[in-house]
Amino acid sequence: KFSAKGTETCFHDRHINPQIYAGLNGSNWSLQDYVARGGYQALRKILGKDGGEGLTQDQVIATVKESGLRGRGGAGFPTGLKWSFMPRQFPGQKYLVCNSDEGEPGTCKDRDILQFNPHIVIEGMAIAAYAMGITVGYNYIHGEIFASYDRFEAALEEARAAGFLGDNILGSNFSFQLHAAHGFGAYICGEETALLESLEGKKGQPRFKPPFPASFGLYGKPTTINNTETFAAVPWIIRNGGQAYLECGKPNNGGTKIYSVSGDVERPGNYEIPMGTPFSKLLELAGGVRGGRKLKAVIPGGSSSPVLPASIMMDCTMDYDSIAKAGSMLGSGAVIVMDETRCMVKALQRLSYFYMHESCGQCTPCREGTGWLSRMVDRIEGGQGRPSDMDLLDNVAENIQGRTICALGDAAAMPVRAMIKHFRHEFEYHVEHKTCMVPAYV
Ligand code: L3W
Ligand code: SF4
Repeated sequence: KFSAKGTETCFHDRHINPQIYAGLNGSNWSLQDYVARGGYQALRKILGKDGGEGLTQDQVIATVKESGLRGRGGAGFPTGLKWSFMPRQFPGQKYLVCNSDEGEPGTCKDRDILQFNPHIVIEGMAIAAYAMGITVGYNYIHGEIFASYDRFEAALEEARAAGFLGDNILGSNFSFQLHAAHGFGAYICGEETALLESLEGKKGQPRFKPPFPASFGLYGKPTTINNTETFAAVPWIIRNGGQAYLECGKPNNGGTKIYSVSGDVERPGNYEIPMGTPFSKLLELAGGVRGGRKLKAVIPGGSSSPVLPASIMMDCTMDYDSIAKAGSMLGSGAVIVMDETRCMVKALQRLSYFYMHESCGQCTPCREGTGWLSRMVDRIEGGQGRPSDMDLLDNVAENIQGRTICALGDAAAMPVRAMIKHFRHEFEYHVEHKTCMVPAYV
């Protein structure tokens, strides 16, 4: 089945590594290695421990705003703006949370960051905590990822022992306690409010938003949640300046981004490249389409993002704006490549099963609708489809979209609608001939 386990095609030697992955070889994750690469210099800089005056909270937030960094978990929300939502003078406890509950089919970047460069996340979180005046943080790590969890725990121990975490960090008056929390492997716990519920020890079901976590988060307190890769970008930004990061990418799409390239390519894996890089270049880095076949379609941002045919995808650059303009989403940056031998009905069957399986069941359109979608696609794939099924599929998906508590409903609906829009002829062929059209033209 297409589940979190389906993201195992994760190879560690494919990075081109401008920033987050720079110089990593799998065995140089430790504090000593990280410091040798310039690690914790950004934290030292803001605390005034490198001979400078240090940075104020406002200066750190302004630098992150200037960088154009946008949330790397899927929504692309501007990070500096999110940090500015945190009420600075709030009298009670405030929390910082890292969302490492990576479960989006196709996505396998955050586990690599935690395993190969855990201190970059710790440093990024410490800087964020300083900027927002937060003293307690958690990193919620996907329950099926054990090696990354163990590695992050080991790095936390090192950071505490070296004075980069805990009370009075590096002799300053800034204190930050950071803990790791292991999830339970449910995709829905990657949704930020379900994650908070789970962290509180409850069933991982999304809350209504608003209120957003910025005002009502963990234990009902103001909370800032960012993705692992987002935090990992922060130390470089502080060391080199917001403008330098922005210039790595393109306007409104600052910096670099890690893409998890999977599917029909010669060299699947994680690639960190500047925002705005042509898709054709990323495909080339991944060795091109496997076996010299023709590219048929690409899911550009994880399974929640609408599929795009090759003709549209080849004109895109890899950034939020270009992919959105083409009718899809950059999402978490999981690029699923499908060649001419792939049956789109089969692909949708696996996706639809995933969303039915992962729906938390809290709201009717998602709980019932994902089941309907899955069963209808099963029917078409199995040769029992009816001519009216394509319109019915689109209609059911339309009735889910925008009518649910969280984005999982949309994530289940959008891929269906995109498949029908771009590959309707394949679905029609299945219905008419009770078999797949792919062997007919390959
Ligand atoms: C305060 C406001 N805060 C928005 C905050 C909000 C959140 C962030 C973005 O979905 C997408 C989804 C998946 N005051 C605010 C505010 N915020 N307005 O900004 O919010 P939102 O609602 O746009 O997005 P989201 O609910 O975080 C995330 C898509 O990502 N996705 C999922 C990937 C899954 C993984 C994984 O497995 N870990 O990454 C992929 O495409 O479908 O559309 O923090 O609180 N007025
Ligand atoms: Fe749960 Fe689906 Fe509703 Fe989200 S949309 S709250 S996953 S039932």
